[in-house]
Amino acid sequence: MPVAKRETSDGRVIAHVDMDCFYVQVEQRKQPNLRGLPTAVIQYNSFKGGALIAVSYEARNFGVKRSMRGDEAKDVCPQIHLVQVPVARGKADLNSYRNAGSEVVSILSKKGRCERASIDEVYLDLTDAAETMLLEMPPEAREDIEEEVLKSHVLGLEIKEGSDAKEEVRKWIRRGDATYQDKLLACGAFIVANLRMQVLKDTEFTCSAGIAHNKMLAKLASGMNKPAQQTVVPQSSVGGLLESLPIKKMKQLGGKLGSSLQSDLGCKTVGDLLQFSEEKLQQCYGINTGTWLWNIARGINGEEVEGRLLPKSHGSGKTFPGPQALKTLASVQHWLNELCEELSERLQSDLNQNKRIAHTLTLHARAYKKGESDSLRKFPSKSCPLRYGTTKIQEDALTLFQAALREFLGFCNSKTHGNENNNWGVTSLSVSASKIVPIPSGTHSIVKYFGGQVPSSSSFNQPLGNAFDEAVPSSPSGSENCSGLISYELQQNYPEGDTEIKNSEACLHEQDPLCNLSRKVDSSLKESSLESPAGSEHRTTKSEPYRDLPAKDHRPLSSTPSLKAVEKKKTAGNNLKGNYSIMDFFNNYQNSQSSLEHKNVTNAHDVKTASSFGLPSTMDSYSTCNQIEQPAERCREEIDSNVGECSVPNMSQRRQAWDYNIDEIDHSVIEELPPEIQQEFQAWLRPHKRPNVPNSKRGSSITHYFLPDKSR
Ligand code: TTP
Repeated sequence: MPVAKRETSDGRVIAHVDMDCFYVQVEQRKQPNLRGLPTAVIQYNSFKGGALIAVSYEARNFGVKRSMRGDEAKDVCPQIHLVQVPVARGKADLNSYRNAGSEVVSILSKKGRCERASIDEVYLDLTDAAETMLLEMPPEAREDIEEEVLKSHVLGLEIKEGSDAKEEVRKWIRRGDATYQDKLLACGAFIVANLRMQVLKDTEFTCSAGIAHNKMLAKLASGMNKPAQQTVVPQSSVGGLLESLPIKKMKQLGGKLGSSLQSDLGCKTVGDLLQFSEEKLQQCYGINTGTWLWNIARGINGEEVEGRLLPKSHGSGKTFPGPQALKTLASVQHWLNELCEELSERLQSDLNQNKRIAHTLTLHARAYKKGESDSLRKFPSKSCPLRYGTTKIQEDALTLFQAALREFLGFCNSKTHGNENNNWGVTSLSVSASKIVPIPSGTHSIVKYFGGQVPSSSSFNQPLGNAFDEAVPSSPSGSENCSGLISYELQQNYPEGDTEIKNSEACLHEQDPLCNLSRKVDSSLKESSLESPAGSEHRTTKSEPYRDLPAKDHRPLSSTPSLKAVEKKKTAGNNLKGNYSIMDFFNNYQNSQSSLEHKNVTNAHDVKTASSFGLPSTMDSYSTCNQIEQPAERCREEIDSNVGECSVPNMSQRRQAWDYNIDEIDHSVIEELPPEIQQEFQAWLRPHKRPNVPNSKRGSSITHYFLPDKSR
């Protein structure tokens, strides 16, 4: 939910820098022969040529869109080059993109506070640098102004037909009667242009930027002139910008709140909000959202640029659409092992490189139960303290999954039948590690910090035993219609398989302590019938046989309470030199099949553990949550959990209370999660979700997950 924050000063200089068709650029750097050619990056999926996730501007000129599949793209642009996302462990491997993003961040962060907002975008607070520049070399004193600065787009600056746009920009930059704020922005234009040129020189990537007095305006502006251009938003042009900005284009207004503003208040543009008083907006949408709306109508946004270069969490996920749904616990375990192995590697490298440790492991999944509408029951997400070491993470993730599955199925006291399952299917799985904190300064030795134990060797690795005495709360239910772009795996509305319901695999075996716990907990739950209701919309055709697990991994689990880990095992081209215009870079490719004529394409949570969020020591808490989403624009953020809702009275004293502060949700890991989770997550972040809606009535299960911090 957006929180209205008063702007500290309108004299800030904030930039939003967004890489152009980022994955394509990364692939083109690997294969320089693709530069300047229509190119797209496709998902790891062969269905209809794979889903496009990044499209070069050359391909866009032919009408190729991200919403297309590879086959469609070839129809509209037969010469398009489709590059598949790298694959590792049977899933998309985003490491090369992540690393490329880090290269860029290390350059951009040199001039001011830098917030890595996603894999390919950052916010910069350049106020200090701009003030210094203004003192030392004010824009009006500058004779030689770099091309890249002169190519800035200045919103509201009239460029008369026939006049030279660059000359007009030069005049604007050097005008003596400019306000202090505009002078600062002009300095910002210099700084950002130089940073962008440096990024190009060092990484061969182009980026676009918006420069304004706050984050909201900078973000709006960065997408206005792509690729490889920058746009400045003087204070005097804010009104004009918002006046014509369609409501749905504003961040946070793409969903139901935006729809409500359109249908209930008749607002077509953000500027239309100006006619309503703050009180009226508060009356309609609650205090916080009302004030936030009142502010954004005036271009006011006091959000600070957080100094954060590293992600706040790590995640690894995969979707299993349609016939690929995982229908056996063994196949779930196989994929969890893969995901956990990746997660563990990243945690380990974060620990080694950045001396940071993560505290919370969360499992998210999406599943269907035969005969039930998808929307009726969400698969609960589960969290627990994170124990380092691949095997430990794999074991814990599986345990979380089992607990969640029991809850999802509604009961656990039926016998299981080994790997057999006839009534559920998992369509997405992800694991994430959050609550990542630096090892306290002064504790130079990690080993010392961990009390003589090396984290990677299952050090803070207490067995799960204690945890099983803790609550596994009942799963909230709810539905949320989400739509959004696919993050990394094909998402498709395949009909669900029609395997017959026989029994639940909820309890794997009598010895399973979690199962015993769940029995205790679930005794309060009504045992639900697993019979399919008639007329389910998921009744379908027979799904084609799908091998969802390599044969070697189909091993029965019923006799092994603890699980074993599955055992497994710069760039081409010369760096560009000199300080030249970014467009020159593009011009090198003008003879390619497609031209760049259309360059101007217009186109949080702080899990506050009550007392002891120190080192993960005991598995003394499980949390439950439901899943989440993301909008049609992009996917970024962290998933965490709380335990506030756990509902087993006699457990409450022993369980840590994990308060959740929605405003502190980190935005760095969402793209790692299955798209539907991202979608739900994002939807929940939209302001309309909270005001005036009692918890029990909220449709989205995520609201049960990220309960508003009661202390606020
Ligand atoms: P974006 O910044 O949204 O898009 P882009 O960089 O490809 O293109 P533009 O120049 O218009 O900004 O996304 C950054 C990368 O994130 C993109 O290159 C691929 C990846 N991505 C996904 O994997 N799935 C998605 O749904 C989206 C939107 C992006």
